[in-house]
Amino acid sequence: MGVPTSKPLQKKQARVVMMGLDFAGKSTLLYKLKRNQTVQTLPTVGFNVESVEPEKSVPLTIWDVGGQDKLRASWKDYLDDTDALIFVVDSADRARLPTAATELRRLLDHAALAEVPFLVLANKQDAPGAVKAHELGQRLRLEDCYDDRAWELRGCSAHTGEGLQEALHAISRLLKKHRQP
Ligand SMILES: Nc1nc2c(ncn2[C@@H]2O[C@H](COP(=O)(O)OP(=O)(O)OP(=O)(O)O)[C@@H](O)[C@H]2O)c(=O)[nH]1
Ligand SMILES: [Mg+2]
Repeated sequence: MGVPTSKPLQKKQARVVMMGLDFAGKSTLLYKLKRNQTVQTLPTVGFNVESVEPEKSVPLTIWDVGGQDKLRASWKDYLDDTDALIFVVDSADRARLPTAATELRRLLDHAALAEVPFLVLANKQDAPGAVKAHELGQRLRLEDCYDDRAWELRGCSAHTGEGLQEALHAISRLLKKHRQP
């Protein structure tokens, strides 16, 4: 009997963590992606996790982690083995855009995310007064701060579903370019 040839370990599932300030719409987004339903949410204490299977892409395990101030200290506990980060922003909450920028910076400073690509979602594009994705990118200074990293920016609405397929395509692209073998 021959010695079994060892194959390179290939992940069958990508681990994606979804973070952002409380009320950004992460859980709403997760369930819109998963079930195509707009569900009533409560603030997440801990996390929700769902598997989502985009067409022509590796299946994603998406971890939606509660974003309240007091919970942000535990974000670091979710970062190991992450393949991509989705950072969700409430585009209608102009007052907290600087806080969102600070929290994104803090997250990306974690060693566990050093090589990890990220997608910024400017959510709630349907809401009155929402900042457009392009402007939100400027407010978060994405191009200035992260020119050495792989990232994309997309506008979306977890309520209407606008932009969600494009968001999945963006994640798939980022994963294809940057996943380790
Ligand atoms: N108008 C509008 N409202 C949204 C959208 N997405 C979420 N919301 C609303 O925003 C509120 C907060 O949504 P959640 O999904 O619970 O927010 P979260 O980011 O999971 O919050 P935490 O669990 O506390 O971190 C809810 O009232 C949602 O219905 C959107 O695209 N448009
Ligand atoms: Mg939530």
